[in-house]
Amino acid sequence: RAPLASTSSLPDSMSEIKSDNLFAQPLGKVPGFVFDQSVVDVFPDMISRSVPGYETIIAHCGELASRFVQPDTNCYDLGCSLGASSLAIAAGLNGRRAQIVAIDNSAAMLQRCGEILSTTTGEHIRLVNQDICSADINNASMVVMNFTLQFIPIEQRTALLEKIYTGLNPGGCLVISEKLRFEPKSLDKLLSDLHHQFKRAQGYSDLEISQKRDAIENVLVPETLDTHIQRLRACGFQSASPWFQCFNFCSLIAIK
Ligand code: GEK
Repeated sequence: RAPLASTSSLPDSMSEIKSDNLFAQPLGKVPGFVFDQSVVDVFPDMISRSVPGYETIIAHCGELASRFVQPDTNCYDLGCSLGASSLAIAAGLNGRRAQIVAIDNSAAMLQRCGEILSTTTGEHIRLVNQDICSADINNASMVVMNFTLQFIPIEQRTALLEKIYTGLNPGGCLVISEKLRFEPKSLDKLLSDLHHQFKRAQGYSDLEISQKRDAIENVLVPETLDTHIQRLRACGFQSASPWFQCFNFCSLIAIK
């Protein structure tokens, strides 16, 4: 049995979690990854054992919220899953009145997210079951997109980032966390090997690692850091930089 990941930064209701063994048995032809009920059931364990630095990134969204969120503005958590980023932002408000809007297009995710928030300080958080590409963003002082842009078709990414830029108030920030691709291929292989080594240390078998890799092929499409930075600058952000990186996972901050 895989060891349970540390879930210290998650609320108690999120740490009563099932361990992720979705890819433990041979699946033959591995189906493409979808955010269905089976993923929802193991999600906190899956993401904390798969994404190096996940908890650090989430916790620092709270720190960034305490610096960037302005009273009577909106904060958006795009691809909120079970609400971890929204809860971190809520904790960073320190009494400021701001509306957190948490959006996800997986009904199963949002249903569970609602259950979790009902047991916590979820009063500032509005849940919306919607494609983030058609969501309204306005009067925003902070937008967080933690590990979601990578699931948006590449040709829709610029329009989404332009919409976020337009909806942010001057001085507002966008946090984007992503899996990255590297060039040349040898560097990509090194960082991806280090990531797989991390997953092995978290208790995943080689079979689980390779079947998960097949499941996310063409579903999670990573881009290079340069592509992210250049696109953010082209959208108008006055600054854009990584603030955290571990292997091929990175979190960027862009300021309007
Ligand atoms: C966290 N941010 O815990 N519209 C809305 N939601 C979407 C879309 C879309 N077009 N595409 C994917 N999603 C979270 C983790 S998980 C990352 C985010 C991962 C949603 C999808 O349903 C899922 O809940 C989330 O984006 C990605 O910090 O599992 O690697």
